[in-house]
Amino acid sequence: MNLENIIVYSKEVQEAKEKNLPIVALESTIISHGMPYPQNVKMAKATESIIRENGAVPATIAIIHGKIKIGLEEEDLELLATAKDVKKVSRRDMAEVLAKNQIGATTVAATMIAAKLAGIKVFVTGGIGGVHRGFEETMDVSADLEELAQSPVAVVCAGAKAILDIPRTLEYLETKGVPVIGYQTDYMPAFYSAQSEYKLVSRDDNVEDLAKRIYYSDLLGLKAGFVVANPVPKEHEIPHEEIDKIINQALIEEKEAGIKGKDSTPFLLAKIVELSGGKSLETNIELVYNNARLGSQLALAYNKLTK
Ligand code: PSU
Ligand code: MN
Repeated sequence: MNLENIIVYSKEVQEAKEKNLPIVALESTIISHGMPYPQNVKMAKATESIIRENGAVPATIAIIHGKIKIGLEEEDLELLATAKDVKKVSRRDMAEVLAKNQIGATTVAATMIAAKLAGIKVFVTGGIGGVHRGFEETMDVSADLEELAQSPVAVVCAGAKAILDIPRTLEYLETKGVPVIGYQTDYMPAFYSAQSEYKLVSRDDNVEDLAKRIYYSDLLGLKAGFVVANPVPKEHEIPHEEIDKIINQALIEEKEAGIKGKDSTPFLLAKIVELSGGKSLETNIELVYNNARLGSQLALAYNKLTK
């Protein structure tokens, strides 16, 4: 068996590849483990629509019954949104889920690997994983960070959530040579809030400049990806003071429940939705839509630059 046998493109993505149209990758852990049903599937479909409206082709990625699917059908999205036995798949888990014929929702790390294999340069999500708070004790660092160091894919996100240790996450990325670029901002966005107190060293104000960075990074063979940090629109943000209290409470409950490892992020996300009375979910969905708009425009700009 070779790689072509296990990578399956949707018709839409296959055509886009043949015609060299701009393609935007999307992850599936956000569907299966990041949001509740039915908002998750609604979000997944609407995000794809936004990408199409902006002139690019969406490629949601997941592992389904022994294949890495690049571009999903509606029934795949429903399956990922509802099935109870969907595995959360990071780099470590990819080969196992393929070997066991399981259903896998890909994290940022695994989606980057698949995007690289498919030749897709731009990937849209909500937030990346990072260094967890209390890292000194747990050593919990998301595999997303190591992936950003070795897979040349631009990840458009709303920064890193305050459930993480934002300054240590930035330090880690700096060590690994991963540019974190504030899009029209000088400060690292904090997912639910448009701005954190942590200043970034790099900023771009338009997609053409972002596209040029990808171009030069490839030219140099640098291999690392990019974090394009796109703040949630002000009208949808949750102010720091408000969300910080909720996050602290969620972290206490996580500790009490003894949650660790790959279950940590999904637990905290669900807890924050519960404690915020659903408000965090609305913000989460809006910031994904906002990232989808920017990601499509970036894919178009990069496509133009390399044609
Ligand atoms: N942040 C979110 N929603 C998510 C995730 C992160 O706001 O769904 C998911 C992404 O798939 C990310 C993963 O790659 O959590 C990180 O998990 P971990 O910390 O276990 O690496
Ligand atoms: Mn972890």
